[in-house]
Amino acid sequence: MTSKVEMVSVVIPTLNEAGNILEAVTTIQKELTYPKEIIVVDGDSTDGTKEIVKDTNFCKLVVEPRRGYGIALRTGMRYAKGNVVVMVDGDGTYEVRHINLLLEKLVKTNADLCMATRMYDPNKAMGLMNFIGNKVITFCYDFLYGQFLSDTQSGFRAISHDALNQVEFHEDDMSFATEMLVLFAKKGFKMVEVPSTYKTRKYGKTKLRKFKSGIEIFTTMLKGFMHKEFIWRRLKS
Ligand SMILES: Nc1nc2c(ncn2[C@@H]2O[C@H](COP(=O)(O)OP(=O)(O)OP(=O)(O)O)[C@@H](O)[C@H]2O)c(=O)[nH]1
Ligand SMILES: [Mg+2]
Repeated sequence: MTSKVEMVSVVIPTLNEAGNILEAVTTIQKELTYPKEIIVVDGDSTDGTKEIVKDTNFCKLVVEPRRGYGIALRTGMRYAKGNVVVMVDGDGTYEVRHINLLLEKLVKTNADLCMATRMYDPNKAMGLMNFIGNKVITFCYDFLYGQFLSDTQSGFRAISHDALNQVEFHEDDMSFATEMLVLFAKKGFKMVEVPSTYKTRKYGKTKLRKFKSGIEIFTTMLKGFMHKEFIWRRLKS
C-alpha cells in the first residue's frame, strides 16, 4: 500500500553503460518531481561509467563487483532511504521521463508495485525473441499466480519500500525481476501497470543471456508455486 510518496530512491544497476548512463540520470534528475536520491550500483565497469556517475555530483555511486543484475539491485536497495524505490536500467532503453506517471499510479491505486509495461509501445522496439519470451513467461506467471500483468520482464518499477522489507530475495541475476513478482503475488500485494515506451540500445552490449535467464525465470516461477498452501489457496480462489 502506498498512500503518499515522501521520498523516492532510484536504484540503477550499471555494467559498462558509459554511453547511456548520463542521459538516464540527468533525465531522472530533471523530471522526477518528488524528493529523491539516485543510487547507481556499478559492477566495477571498465568503460568510464563510474567516473561519469561521480562527475554528476547528484548521484550516489555504489560499486558492487559481484556479478548479477539481482545482486546489484539488492545491494542498491539496501542503501535506499525513500518510502518508494524505483528500479530502472541504466542503458537508456526505458522511457525514464515517465517516472512520475509510475509514482502517480502507485499512489492513486494504493498499490505496492507499479510497472512500466512496454506491450502497448507503438514503436515495438523490443526484439522479437525477447517479445515472444516475455509473452510466454508473462502468460505462465499470470496463470499460476492469478494476476493480469502484461510485461513481467519490465525492469522499470516503482515499489513500496515497506513491501520490499516484507520479502526475502535470493535470485542473483535476471530472474530477480520475476522473483519479486512471485513473492509479491504470494503476499497478496497489489500490482498495477502504466503503459510506457521502449528504445533500442544505442551503446554497449546486452548482459541478458536469453537461454540461461529463461531457464532461471521458469525455475523461479515454478519453485514459488510448488508450495502446498499456495496451490490450495489458488485453487480455491
Ligand atoms: N552492477 C551490475 N549491473 C548489471 C549487471 N548485469 C546487468 N547490469 C545492468 O542491468 C541493466 C539490465 O541489463 P541489460 O543488459 O540491459 O539487460 P536487458 O535489459 O535484459 O537487455 P537489453 O535488451 O540489452 O536492454 C543494465 O543497466 C545493465 O548495465 C551486473 O552484473 N552488475
Ligand atoms: Mg536493458
